[in-house]
Amino acid sequence: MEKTFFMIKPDAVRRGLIGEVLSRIEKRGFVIERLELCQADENLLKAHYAALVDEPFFPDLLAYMTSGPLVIGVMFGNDVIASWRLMMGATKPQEALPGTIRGDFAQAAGANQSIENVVHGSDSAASAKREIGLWFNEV
Ligand code: IDP
Ligand code: MG
Repeated sequence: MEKTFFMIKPDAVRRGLIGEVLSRIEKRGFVIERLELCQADENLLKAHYAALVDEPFFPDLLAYMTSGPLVIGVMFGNDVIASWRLMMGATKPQEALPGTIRGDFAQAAGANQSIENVVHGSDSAASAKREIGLWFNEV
């Protein structure tokens, strides 16, 4: 069964949205296999967002992702990688459709210039495998 890695980002934890996000995952029928509240480490984030480290917004992304605790998890289900991306909605809150998590809960921007968009989900099978290994030391 396909697995994906997800995060409930610090803005969402701060705003009391853990239950709301987990509830949507469960109602959709995906099975949560790993779940942990943690504080992200800068080196881990650099590895996780390796493709973005040279972007001008990367320092803001680091500040956002280390601004408080976040939830990391692994879930599985049919086509969970693509389905979870659809449930999340577009990266930019202003482009995320109503009904998606970002479309319903994400704010346009936070105190800094990062895009505070509530949730993360792996974008491919290769990313899922890599990210699960990175955050949970397993494959
Ligand atoms: P995704 O989270 O929808 O997969 P990515 O392009 O992988 O989007 O970017 C990772 C995260 O980096 C986004 O969720 C968002 O928090 C942040 N981000 C992406 N693009 C920008 C930008 O142009 N400015 C500020 N932050 C950004
Ligand atoms: Mg991404």
